[in-house]
Amino acid sequence: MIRKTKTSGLTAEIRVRRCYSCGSILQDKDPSAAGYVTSEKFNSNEDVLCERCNKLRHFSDRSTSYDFNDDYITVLEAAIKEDALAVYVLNAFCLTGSFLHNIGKFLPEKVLVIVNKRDVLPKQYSDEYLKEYVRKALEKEDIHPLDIILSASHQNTQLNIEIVRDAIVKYREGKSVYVIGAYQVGKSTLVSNLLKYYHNPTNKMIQTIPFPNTSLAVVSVPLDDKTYLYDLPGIYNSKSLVSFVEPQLVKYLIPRTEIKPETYTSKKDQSFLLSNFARIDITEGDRTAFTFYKSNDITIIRCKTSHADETLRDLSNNKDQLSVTKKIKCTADLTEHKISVDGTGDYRIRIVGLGYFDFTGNNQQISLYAPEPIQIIVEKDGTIISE
Ligand SMILES: Nc1nc2c(ncn2[C@@H]2O[C@H](COP(=O)(O)OP(=O)(O)OP(=O)(O)O)[C@@H](O)[C@H]2O)c(=O)[nH]1
Ligand SMILES: [Mg+2]
Repeated sequence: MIRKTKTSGLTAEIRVRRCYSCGSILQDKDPSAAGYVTSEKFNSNEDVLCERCNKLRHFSDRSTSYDFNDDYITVLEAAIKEDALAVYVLNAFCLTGSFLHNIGKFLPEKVLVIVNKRDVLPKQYSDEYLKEYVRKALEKEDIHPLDIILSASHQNTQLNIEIVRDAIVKYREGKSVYVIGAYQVGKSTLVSNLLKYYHNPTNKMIQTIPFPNTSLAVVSVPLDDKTYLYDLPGIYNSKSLVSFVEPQLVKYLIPRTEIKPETYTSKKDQSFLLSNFARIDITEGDRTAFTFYKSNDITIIRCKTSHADETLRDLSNNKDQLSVTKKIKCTADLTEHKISVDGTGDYRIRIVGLGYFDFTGNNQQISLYAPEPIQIIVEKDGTIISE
């Protein structure tokens, strides 16, 4: 767009480039100001969208499947428009189950990540490893958090709540705060813990409201006359066992107290059943120690592979067992994943929503059976080798 300006009697020609959606004057200096584009785009001759509009435009891209619906997108769209802070809460024990697939492009620029429920992991577990794992996983979705804070917001164990509060105050820069995350990661508990430090500066009430233009009920905490903290309902991760089982079983799957790892040795032709949620057969390999990390409510049964299907059927039909799903009657109701251990190394296999198990590789062959939608992740020496 060419704008003509009269200066000191001369007609100067000033070339102004605008975002073709919102009309902001484009600039490549300040990412937080209106009209920002990368230098490359700024110097190109093409019509471009500013970064903010570019993000909004992606909302109409439905080429992949999302775990969240249009209502959630409407909320995040509002967050982007307000330049708000998103507080993205994860569950420390079930990180992979608490990632919201494909959410990256819908998030506002400012994202603070809280890895909650740190108390359910053994104390000796490395916090740095946890943060690094989260950082790497989020990078894949182009999410670059302002900070990653570990927390526990359980009534008996509280960790870093003040640090979370200070980070929110610092990073929100006077704007609203949207607390988002997967189902049951502890968002509302965290928010109610933060309320301990809260003095309502307005005459508005904390209340549950339908978020404008959506059917979502959100808890809305007035921060000042213009801004709010919103606690959003949790999103189901379709690849997590938590979304697959009957709702009354979720309390058994998600650990509430510190998990106690269980170690068993096993060899070729032996199997493990993790309640009736998953079956693990060792089809090749020398004696190996397997350490399981899962909710203390999930029973592990070790048996001969030749008896595994029968044992699974008995378990599924046992009315006294609380943590069994009615959706699985026998191995045929599960999908097989073949895991070939090529050589040696430290292996970790994650069954998303259920937990994980570790062992030292020594050319074992493993058949892992789990419900069809559930994601299985194989890591070797801390790096994901299949997912
Ligand atoms: N051990 C432990 N339990 C927690 C923690 N935070 C929350 N919980 C428990 O986790 C369960 C879910 O907590 P909520 O705060 O309702 O989780 P949410 O993310 O708001 O859940 P939705 O809104 O349903 O998605 C409750 O039983 C909490 O007591 C924590 O840090 N540690
Ligand atoms: Mg909640």
